[in-house]
Amino acid sequence: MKFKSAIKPYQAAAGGWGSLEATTRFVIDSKHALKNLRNLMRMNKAKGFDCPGCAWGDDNKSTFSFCENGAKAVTWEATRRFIDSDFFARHSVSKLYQQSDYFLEYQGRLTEPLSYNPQTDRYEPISWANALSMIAQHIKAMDNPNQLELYTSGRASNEASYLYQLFGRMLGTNNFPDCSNMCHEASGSGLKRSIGVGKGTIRLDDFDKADAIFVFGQNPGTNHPRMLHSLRHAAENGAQIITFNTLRERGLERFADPQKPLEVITPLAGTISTNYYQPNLGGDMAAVRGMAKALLEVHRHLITEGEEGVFDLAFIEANTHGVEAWFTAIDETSWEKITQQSGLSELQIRDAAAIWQHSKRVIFTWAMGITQHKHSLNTVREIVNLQLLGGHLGRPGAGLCPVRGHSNVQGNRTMGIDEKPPVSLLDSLAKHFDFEPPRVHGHNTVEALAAMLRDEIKVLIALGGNLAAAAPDSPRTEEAISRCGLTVFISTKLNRSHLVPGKASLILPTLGRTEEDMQVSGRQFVTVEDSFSMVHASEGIGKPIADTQRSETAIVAGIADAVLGRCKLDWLELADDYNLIRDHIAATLPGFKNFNQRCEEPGGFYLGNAAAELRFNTPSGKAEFSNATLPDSLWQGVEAPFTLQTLRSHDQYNTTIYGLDDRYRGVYGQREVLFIHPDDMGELGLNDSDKVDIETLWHDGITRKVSGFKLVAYDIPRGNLAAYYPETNPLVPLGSVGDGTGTPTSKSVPVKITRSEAADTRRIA
Ligand SMILES: Nc1nc2c(c(=O)[nH]1)N[C@H]1C(S)=C(S)[C@@H](COP(=O)(O)OP(=O)(O)OC[C@H]3O[C@@H](n4cnc5c(=O)[nH]c(N)nc54)[C@H](O)[C@@H]3O)O[C@H]1N2
Ligand SMILES: Nc1nc2c(c(=O)[nH]1)N[C@H]1C(S)=C(S)[C@@H](COP(=O)(O)OP(=O)(O)OC[C@H]3O[C@@H](n4cnc5c(=O)[nH]c(N)nc54)[C@H](O)[C@@H]3O)O[C@H]1N2
Ligand SMILES: [Mo]
Repeated sequence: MKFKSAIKPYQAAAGGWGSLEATTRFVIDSKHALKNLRNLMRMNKAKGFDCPGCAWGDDNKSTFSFCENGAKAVTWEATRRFIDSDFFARHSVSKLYQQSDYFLEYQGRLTEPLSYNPQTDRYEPISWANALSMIAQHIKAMDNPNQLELYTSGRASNEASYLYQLFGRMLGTNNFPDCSNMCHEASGSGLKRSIGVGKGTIRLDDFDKADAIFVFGQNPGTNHPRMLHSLRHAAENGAQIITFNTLRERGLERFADPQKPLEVITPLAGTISTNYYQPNLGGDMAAVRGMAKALLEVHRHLITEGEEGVFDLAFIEANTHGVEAWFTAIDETSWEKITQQSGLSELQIRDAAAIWQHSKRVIFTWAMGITQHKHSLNTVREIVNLQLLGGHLGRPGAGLCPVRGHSNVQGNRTMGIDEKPPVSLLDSLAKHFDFEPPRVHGHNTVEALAAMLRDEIKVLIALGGNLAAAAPDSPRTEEAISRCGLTVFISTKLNRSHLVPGKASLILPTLGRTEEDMQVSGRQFVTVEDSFSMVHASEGIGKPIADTQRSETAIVAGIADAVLGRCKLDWLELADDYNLIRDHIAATLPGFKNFNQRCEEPGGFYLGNAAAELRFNTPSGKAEFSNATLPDSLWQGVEAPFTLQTLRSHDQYNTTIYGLDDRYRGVYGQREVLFIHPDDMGELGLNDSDKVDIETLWHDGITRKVSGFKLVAYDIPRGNLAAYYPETNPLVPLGSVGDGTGTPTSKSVPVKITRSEAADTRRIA
């Protein structure tokens, strides 16, 4: 594959011509173009599979419910390329480790179980039976169940995740680190504390009814392209869209709907954002505090004039607790602090506040720009606070919308993939299955890695994902994984995690979401939950590439059977017929009554959200205002000239790299770039395209550095930088996590930059 390497600004609207062209190019390029197209057309329809891309809901308004990046996700999975044992005979693990993430996944699908042989440094074929008994042997040899870590990535179905958590708990551990720990943990924890439910409160059609939508720290043009359709419809219905994003993102400026051909061919591309604010990285809590301060001033003024204030006092009185303490915190926060920390002017913040004030129905959405900081939990709660002031909860067209990442990450949590499980879940499992689940909390992702580094973990099982590349502080993460006695990776494709094996290691090849899943009782479907708490069926249609691949559900059941036997549960029978798993889910989890029947409902069913009905499962029984102070420093106490955020390009899905272009940001054929304000570049005596080293400033004496990154002048506030993940993961210290969330601070890394001396090297540390 040849790449042209260039930087050129993207002039067109997001989602228009360029998007159509890129979709077709990608589909035609892949080996089975026709099959792929058929897949695409069935995607997200009642009888088809759920898009394995993002967790946005389906609006059923478009002819084809797919977007450019969903198309990439499907064709990437549906490739007919595959890796055979010959490949591993030719390539040692150490040699493969030198290859790029793009190369590894490009080799195609994994088809047979493999076992690592440390003598030859190669993966070799192993039978399923031997692989499962090897896992059982290692787990039975552990001193206690907490020497096992059960990692989950958010593509796993409800059925597979439910069995997985049940297996772990029957064995005796709550060690369920997952991708969510690195992602929306702050949203889950923050919402739970504030309103008693760790999920968003709105439904998809609320977008059509909103007067204003505030989009914080999110790049939907790339990561949730179907959200652009919702924003577009909302804008057509008169909603104002107010964006807070450190970078100028093309997808949030203009958008042409590729499913409306006229718009594609005329320059009538719709404007997305009414107002676009560019706060400092981590500056959103200050910005929201500023909006509240401005509104409080107006409110008090109106009240003294004998007029109605701007807050929904009846709502506050009836449904909330603690507003006075928050008002005190607001009064104690100076405008100077607010403007310095947010990087926005008082005028800008007052303008944004005025839009909120004059909108009857307001939605706030957010993603990683909010959740991957040290003070993310407080930022999420500050966002909730403001919405509570306006009574924007339980009202059509208003509410809170954390936009989830992986397509079933929300469903995983609902199923009990949770290292801090609610007591009600454990009680329910205990009663139904007649066993005593562990009550002590388990490890999140960073805690799991730290435990591995302390040699406390004997076995790691990973249900999907790519822990080695997704987790922070790459050299330490890789070291941690390789210290385990046994690592087991349930995967579709080769990735970096497989190349840092434990002392023993297995790769178990699994079917993807798009593929037909035949079991003893016939063809199976699974279920997933989107960002709007809609649960629906997903049934793969593609023919599996090899009959040696197994479904995730069957693999998990096989492991549980090998380790625990059948005294409590016939695991294999459950894998023969997923309806039986859904019956257990219905019997143990709230909201899933008559689960199997309700799977028939077209478009799925709504799980409900107590907070949206103004029922609050909090200590006070009401929605709780938080009253945190703004952090003293956004650099976590370290004096640094720059803050770096690590983010996604347009051609990647997390650690999966589809290509080397980032079209909307005008970057082509390369990924090792650093976005920087032109004046910052000038001050350092550097120029566009100069190469630099980026080094983390942290207080543990460890050098964290990557080199050879090309500077790209960009519309970004001074002192702020941006570069792609996972190439910059070596810069994020393992110990740098969000307060109360444990999430790596991937969007605020204190760094310095210097002109590169070294030639291009992929990683130094
Ligand atoms: N195609 C594709 N789709 C995906 C993914 C993918 O990799 N590729 N990943 C999936 C997953 S798991 C997730 S979690 C989501 C991620 O979806 P996003 O959260 O959109 O992902 P990021 O690329 O990390 O983008 C963060 C955005 O927030 C902005 N930002 C960063 N820090 C700040 C800040 O402090 N304040 C403000 N106001 N803005 C900030 C950045 O400029 C950027 O626009 O997407 C999901 N969907
Ligand atoms: N620096 C930095 N680090 C980050 C982030 C960041 O913004 N910056 N974002 C964080 C976020 S939001 C997330 S969610 C995590 C993502 O962390 P993960 O979820 O662990 O990573 P992915 O890259 O999504 O996993 C890709 C791998 O999943 C496997 N796979 C794909 N489909 C399937 C399937 O259907 N079944 C199975 N079993 N396996 C499958 C493939 O082998 C593929 O290699 O990364 C986090 N890490
Ligand atoms: Mo994520």
